[in-house]
Amino acid sequence: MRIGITCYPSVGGSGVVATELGKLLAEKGHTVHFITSGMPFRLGQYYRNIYFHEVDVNSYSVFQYPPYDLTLASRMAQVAKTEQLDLLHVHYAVPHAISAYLAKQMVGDRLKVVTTLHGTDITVLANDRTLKDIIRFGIEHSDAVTAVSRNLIEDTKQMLQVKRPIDLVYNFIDKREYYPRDMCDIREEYAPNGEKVFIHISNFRQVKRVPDVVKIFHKVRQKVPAKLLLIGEGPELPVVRELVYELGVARDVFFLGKQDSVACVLSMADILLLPSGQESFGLVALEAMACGKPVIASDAGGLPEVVQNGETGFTCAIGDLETMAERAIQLVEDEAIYERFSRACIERAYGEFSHTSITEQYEAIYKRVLQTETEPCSR
Ligand code: GMT
Repeated sequence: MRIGITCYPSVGGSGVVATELGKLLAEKGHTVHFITSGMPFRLGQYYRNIYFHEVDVNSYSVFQYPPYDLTLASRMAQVAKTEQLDLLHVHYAVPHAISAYLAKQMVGDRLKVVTTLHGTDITVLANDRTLKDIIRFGIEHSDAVTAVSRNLIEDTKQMLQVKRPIDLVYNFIDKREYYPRDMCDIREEYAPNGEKVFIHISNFRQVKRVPDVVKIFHKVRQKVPAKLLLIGEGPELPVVRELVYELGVARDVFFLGKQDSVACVLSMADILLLPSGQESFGLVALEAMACGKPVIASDAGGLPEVVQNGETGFTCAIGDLETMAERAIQLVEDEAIYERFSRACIERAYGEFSHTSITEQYEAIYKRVLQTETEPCSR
């Protein structure tokens, strides 16, 4: 198949999913064309069967706002024609599904559109009355729509009154990259006296509730010798740094910034903390599980579909820091339970969320839409 992929190229779970999927499809012999505003961050080297088409937005001074959505639609249509694309797979309904709809109008109905919902276009933007109708329009006029958790499907149907079927396709991990690594030497630099190591990885947005991570760690630290690794950067970073000093745990908390090799840093730790206020899937929880690390998470959104409570970690009510800390202590203090959880994590990550199975699920959806006659676009 000849597949166009559009995503936000900057760091983030949706960009990771879109780019890794493109790489896997190319590996299987499909031709993949990334149509994005910049080089996706996981695509920095040569890959066979992969092409890149930059969306270069005009900054003509009369435009009060650069017309990204229109330029994208025009670029999608151009690439679809010159490269004879079969379909566009767009990540996020706004604006990508709308731009794809316009491109389809320009190219003709033979071009199919598959839209993947990653979360915030529903859980945040669907509450915005200025966008709600156009998000629903983008979803209803795609040839297929996928969402990354059952919870997100429910939210989409409920918040936007969408009636069409939505396919569930979970996030995935590539086990050639995500597996437990031997990082003992480096771990010792942070935890020289055999302390337990906790880790949190995110973009430090408010929704991730990183101050909760520090508060949970503070509670755990009172009972168990422990260290905390904080990976990533974002708007909440100054607040978190301040809290670390306020709670007197600065000597036990390490800010490592953005890291490329997530599997390596995860392998240095014992437990991932992910107390998010909203998370449609929580890719980092899956990445941790693939490295054999149980997860203490909130029960927000799709997280309970990823982290099985009492088997691969614990899910607790959002903001219930006491229970999260208790569960964390319980896990690190009992070696037998920890080992059982760790094994279950790897098994589950490599089973339900393996890259081979999820790539096949997307391919099946592509085949289905290519066999289906498109309904007239004017509903
Ligand atoms: O979580 C973020 O801040 C990044 C966001 C994104 O746009 O990449 O992640 C969303 O998509 C990921 C991939 O499907 C999911 O694993 C994340 O749970 C989801 N984030 C939220 O729902 C907050």
